[in-house]
Amino acid sequence: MSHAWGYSAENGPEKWVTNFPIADGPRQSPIDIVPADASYDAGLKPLCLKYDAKDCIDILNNGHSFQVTFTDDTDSSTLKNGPISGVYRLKQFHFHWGGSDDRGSEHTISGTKYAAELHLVHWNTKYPSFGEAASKSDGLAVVGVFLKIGAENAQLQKVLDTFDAIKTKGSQTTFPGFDPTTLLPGCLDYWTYDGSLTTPPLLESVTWIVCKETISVSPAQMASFRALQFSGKGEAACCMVDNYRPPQPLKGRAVKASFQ
Ligand code: 1SD
Ligand code: ZN
Repeated sequence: MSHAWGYSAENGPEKWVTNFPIADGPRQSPIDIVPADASYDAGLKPLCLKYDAKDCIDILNNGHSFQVTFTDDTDSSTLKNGPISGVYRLKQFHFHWGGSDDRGSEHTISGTKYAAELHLVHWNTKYPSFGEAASKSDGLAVVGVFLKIGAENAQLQKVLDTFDAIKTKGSQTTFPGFDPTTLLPGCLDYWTYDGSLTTPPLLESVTWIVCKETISVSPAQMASFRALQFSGKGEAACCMVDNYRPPQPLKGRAVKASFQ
């Protein structure tokens, strides 16, 4: 890779292995989830998500996506139970999306792609920080939620309303008081498997929790995602689209379902 990693032909997912050989590792993400191949595990607990809107700080265009960042110095916004043990703290949430409505999710369901995918990133408090947890096999837990084209999503719109202020790479604005619980589907049934970050450094440290139920997004809302830019201020404009990694080989891993 001559430049930093990205999603173009020159620096995209097919090229990541050059600088990040773990790209061909045993537990890479995302994957294609085939519901008929997932085994129901009666031992999987319901997810326990408790988020405090006061922990929400700001929103940033990082040149690959945009992320909403949370203060994580106490246990006030956490994920517990489900497939994990102990307490995981919310660090940030972000999205991946397509250049058109027929693609954009990272995980797929029997080959079906959704228009976008929300990732809520949590780290295991048995480690001292997000940075230390990110390289441990049980360090991170990411909750994934598919966005399906349909009605306008009023909660999501609160996030999209900041986009004028974060159009270009490196731009950031305050975003206080947002409760990410409001983005979750009504039913928290999920599939789970052991995987990785879906972006370099592709660390194999993520317990993935992918929700069965989708949330809605309107075509106009998807258009506003695509008006963000990969490029920085003053650079040639390059729309932020197709910032997803395609499904990776399962390599014998088990996918478990919390529901029958
Ligand atoms: O793509 C994100 C990346 O932006 C960063 O948030 C990373 C955690 O440090 O997680 C990946 S992902 O695996 O959640 N897509
Ligand atoms: Zn992600």
